[in-house]
Amino acid sequence: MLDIHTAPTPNGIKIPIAAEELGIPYRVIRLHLAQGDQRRPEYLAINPNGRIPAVVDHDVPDGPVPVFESGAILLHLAETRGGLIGPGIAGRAATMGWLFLQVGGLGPNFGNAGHFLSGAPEANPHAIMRFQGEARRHLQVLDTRLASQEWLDGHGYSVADIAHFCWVRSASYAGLTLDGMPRLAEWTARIAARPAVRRGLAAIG
Ligand SMILES: N[C@@H](CCC(=O)N[C@@H](CS)C(=O)NCC(=O)O)C(=O)O
Repeated sequence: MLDIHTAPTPNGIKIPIAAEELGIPYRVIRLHLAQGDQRRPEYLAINPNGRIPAVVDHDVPDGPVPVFESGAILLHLAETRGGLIGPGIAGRAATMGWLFLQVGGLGPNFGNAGHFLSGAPEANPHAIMRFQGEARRHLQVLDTRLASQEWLDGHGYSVADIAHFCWVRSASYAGLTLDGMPRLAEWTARIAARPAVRRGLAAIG
């Protein structure tokens, strides 16, 4: 059993989707972020950073194993269950590159763009220009990649696709659209139609 501590946010939906894709038995422990569940001592024991998602994996030899940070969780699941990751050294490296681009690049820029757009956007025009510009640039990197590859890592559908999908489907959060990015729009629709993705999204509400 995989305990998934999460909430229905772009980072939070990644893990139920990956669990569904890999056929991992799991249960969702829903945190209410507005009520501060992510800062309670029992949750900080699993994720000292006080953010969702985090998991406790009961189905591994040295378990139960806690894992936090969505990218680390995705890699942990891919490697322990043997799926959603490119083959061999080159395939693994390709998946990691595209995965880390999401957690270190697209995600934070989307998050910061959304943050400064909410509230009083006129107070922070430079921050919005910077973060929204970087968010748009990352979308364009993905669109360009998908002109020559069916999936981001160039090998197959992977945790890198799942990580990016969970943010790209919410481009409006950063005040952006996929207009003019037809490959990215098609890839987003293709992933959204996968039965496992639908089940993962439904599981978290
Ligand atoms: N780098 C972290 C980011 C996690 C993150 O920022 N999660 C947000 C939801 S998408 C959160 O927990 N927000 C609650 C808060 O800021 O207190 C990851 O990829 O897991």
